[in-house]
Amino acid sequence: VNILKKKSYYYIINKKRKCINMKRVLTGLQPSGELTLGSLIGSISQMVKYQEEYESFMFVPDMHAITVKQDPKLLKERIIKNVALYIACGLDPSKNTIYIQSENLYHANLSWVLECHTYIGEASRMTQFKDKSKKQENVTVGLFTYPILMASDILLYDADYVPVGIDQKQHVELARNIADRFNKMYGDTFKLPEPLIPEVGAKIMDLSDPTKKMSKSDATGKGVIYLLDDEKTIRKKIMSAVTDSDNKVIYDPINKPGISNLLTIYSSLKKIDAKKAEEHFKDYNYGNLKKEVADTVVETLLDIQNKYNEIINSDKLNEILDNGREITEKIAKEKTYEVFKKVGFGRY
Ligand code: AQP
Repeated sequence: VNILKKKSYYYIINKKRKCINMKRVLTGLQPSGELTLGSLIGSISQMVKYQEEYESFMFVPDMHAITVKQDPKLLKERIIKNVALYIACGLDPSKNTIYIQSENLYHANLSWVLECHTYIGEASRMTQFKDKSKKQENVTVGLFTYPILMASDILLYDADYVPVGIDQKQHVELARNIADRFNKMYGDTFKLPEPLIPEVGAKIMDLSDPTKKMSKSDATGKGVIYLLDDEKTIRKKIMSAVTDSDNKVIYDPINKPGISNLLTIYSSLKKIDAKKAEEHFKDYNYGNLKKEVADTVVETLLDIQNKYNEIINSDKLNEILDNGREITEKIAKEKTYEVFKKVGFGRY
């Protein structure tokens, strides 16, 4: 953290990276619950890798979080916690522009224009909406239009790449379609983004039901490892992971989802491929496999938690976020004005 001496430092670094024409990568994790091992493997770790080769934008999509009911006090706390966790997981503020979505009013403004260029039919095909709406009683319009706000988040910044888990690929494709339609109607305006899907860890599954994704807003949290879980809880959840009865460690996500999920978690954290992990565990029984996976997860998360505890109490977080707001406001304003002008609004 000691490289973060002055606000202007981030600004210069970001400008430099932009000047050398790096491709831009952008992503965010909605603060709809505490960040999970799935968030780490499927998203944050990918960004940690990409920050070395791309100009990186990482934000907290707090406006997305209220598509389902939130406690305002908890939401506010979680936003700051998540920024601290991003950094604790390895995101370097000198290589990333880190910002909070709601602090930049252009996201919602552009989203409205994009909604008016999205067809009900294509929005209705979003499988995440179908899945999430089934789990709720009073489904909001916001949950339905969520992917269009996500398109705005991406298109505002001309992102080249959007790292996502497999379940969000469809949303990036929607953003591409909207951008392409807009460009054809009004002339070149938006870059067409591409999803970046990790080879391993694109979908970490719930430990108590390995047929469903590990999600931060899961009702019970029994099969979910949260990044700030203590060691005892982590071990307990992994040792109780649902597997099968044949006691053979084989990577086969269709027929052995529980064992395959444990192998995916292990291989992602160890940065090896799943087949190599399978080979490593070939003579293990399930109990020993779980124990070694638990050791690996504990080691990773305790290290993150130590860094998190340092960062959450530092006064640098506000500085990092002010800097992110300053940079992104300029870019977003320019793009929104261009769009407003093209569609014939006011006196733009
Ligand atoms: N379990 C997961 N495995 C792999 N990737 C995952 N991602 C989330 N969970 C997993 C990826 O993280 C990115 C940010 O997603 P998000 O947090 O904004 O929204 P989400 O996909 O809806 O994640 P959750 O945890 O399931 O949140 P809730 O419970 O609020 O809906 C995405 O690229 C996602 O794929």
